Amino acid sequence: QTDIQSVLKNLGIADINPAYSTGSTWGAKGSSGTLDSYSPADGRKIAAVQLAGHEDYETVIARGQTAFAFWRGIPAPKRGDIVRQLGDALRDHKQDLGTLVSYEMGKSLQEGFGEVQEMIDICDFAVGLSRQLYGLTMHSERPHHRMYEQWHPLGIVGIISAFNFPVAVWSWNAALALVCGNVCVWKPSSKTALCAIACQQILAAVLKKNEMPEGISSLLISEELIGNMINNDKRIPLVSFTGSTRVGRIVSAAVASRFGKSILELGGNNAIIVSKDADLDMSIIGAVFGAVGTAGQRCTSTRRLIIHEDIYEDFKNKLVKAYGQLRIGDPLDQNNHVGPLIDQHAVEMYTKAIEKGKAQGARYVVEGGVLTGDAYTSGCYVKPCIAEVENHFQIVQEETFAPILYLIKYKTLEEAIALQNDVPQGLSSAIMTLNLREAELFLSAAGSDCGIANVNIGTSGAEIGGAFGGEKETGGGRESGSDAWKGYMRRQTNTINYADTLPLAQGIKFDL
Ligand code: UN1
Repeated sequence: QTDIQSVLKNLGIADINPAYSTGSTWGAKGSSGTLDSYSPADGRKIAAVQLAGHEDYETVIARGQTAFAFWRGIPAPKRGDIVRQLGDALRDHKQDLGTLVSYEMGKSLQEGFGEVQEMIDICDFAVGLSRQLYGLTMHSERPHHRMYEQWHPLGIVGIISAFNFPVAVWSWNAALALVCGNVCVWKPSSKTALCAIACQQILAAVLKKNEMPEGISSLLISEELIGNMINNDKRIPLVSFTGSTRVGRIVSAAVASRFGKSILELGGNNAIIVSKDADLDMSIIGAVFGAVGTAGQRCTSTRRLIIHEDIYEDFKNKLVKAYGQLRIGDPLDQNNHVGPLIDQHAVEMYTKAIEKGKAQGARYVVEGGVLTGDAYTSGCYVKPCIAEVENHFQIVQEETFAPILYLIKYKTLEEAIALQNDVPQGLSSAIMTLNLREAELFLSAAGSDCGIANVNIGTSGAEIGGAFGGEKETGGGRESGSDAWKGYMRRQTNTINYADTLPLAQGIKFDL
C-alpha cells in the first residue's frame, strides 16, 4: 500500500490546492469552484483542488507578459542552465512524481517512472539546444550585402495537455519553450491536476533559487473555461494542444481565426503490419505492449494489427495465449501488466465501442468486460480484448482510448500499406519484418503516411530525440526532438547593406 500522503508531502504539495500559480505564488482569487481528484486505482479521493476563474486568468497573463519582457533578455544558454536544474530536480523527484502519476492517472508504476524519465531526457535535450537554435546565412545577390536569419521567442506559450501523459507532455513543451525564450501558461487535464501541481512546484523551486520573477511558468487548473480563454486570447501567440481530434478541431479553428500558431497532437489509430517474414516472438511483445500498455490510453497505442494471411491463425493464437497471461490490477503493484482506465466515463466509452463493434460485425476472440470484485472497487478496470474486423468498419476507423485491439488479414504488402493508411488519423505506424524490401517500401513515399513509422518496433514508446506528431486528423504538429523547437519561435530574415550605395534587389533602377 503506497502512502500517497507522504508522496504529496515529499513533493511539497500536501497543503496546496490552488486555482493558479505563477511560480512561487499560488492563489485562487476568482476561483470558480472546486474539483475533486480521484485515483482510478482504488477510487479514493486524493485531494480537492480549486478551479481558476477570469480573475485568476488575468493575473496569470499579466505576470506572463511582464516575465516575458525579462526572460527573453536572458541569454539562451543561461535559460538552458535553468532547464538543466529542472532536469536535476526531476531526477531527485523521480520516485515520488512517478508514483503520483501512477496513482492519479492509473498507468503502471514502471510507465510512471518512464514518463518522468522522458521529462529528464527532454531537459537534457533542451540544454544542448540552448547553445544552438541555429539560423542560416544566405548569399545576397547584391554586393556588400549580408543576409541571414535568426529565431526569436514568441511570447506566452499556452500548453493544454491531456490526462494520459500528465507530466511528460508539459515538459516537452515547457523545456523547449523556455530555452527558446518564451514563458509558459499550462492548463493541464482536470483529471490529473495534482500531477500538474507537483510539476509546477518543482519548476517554481528552481526558478526561485535562481531569483527569477513570477510568471515564467504558470499553471491554471480548469475544466473547459480556461482552455477556451487561451484559445481565443491574442496575447498567447502559440497554443500547444494535446487531446482528442474533436476538441482539436475547435482549438485549431479558434487559434487560426486570430492568426495564432498552434501545435496539435490529436488522435491516433496506429497499426502494426505483421509480415510473414517477421520475428513472431518479438512481434507479440511489441503488439501486446502497444495495445495494453497504459491500458490502451496512449495516442500511440496499437489499435490495429494487419497480419499476413499465411501466419494469421498462428499469430492470433499466440496473441490469445499472451492475453491469457496478462495480470490486471493495481498499477502500483509491479506484478501487474495493466492498470485501470482513467475514469468511469472512459469505461463507458470502452463498453460502447465493444457493443458498436459487435453490431458492425466484429468477432471477439478475446472477450472484453468490466472487472468487479475487491481488487477493482474503483470500477475503472477493464479486460483488454481482441476482435477480428474489417478495416472499413466505422468503429475501426475511430480512436477508442481503451485496450481494444483489432485484427485484419492481408495478402500483399501493398494491400497492407493501403489498409494501414486508410484511416482518418496519421500518428504512428510500424512493420514487423526481417525482409529489407518490405521495410524500405513501408518507409518510402509510397509507404506509411504517418508522422512516425517504425521497423521491428511497436507503435508506442517513441524517444524524445525525434520530432513527435502526426498527419491528417492527428493535427500535423511536432513536439520534442529534431527541429521541433522552430515551432516555438518566430523566424526573422535580416539583410544588411555595408556598401556606400543602395542597390535594389532584382536589379531595379530607381534614381532620384
Ligand atoms: C501520448 O500518448 O500522448 O511514444 C504521447 C509514446 C510516448 C508518448 C506518447 N513517448 O508512446
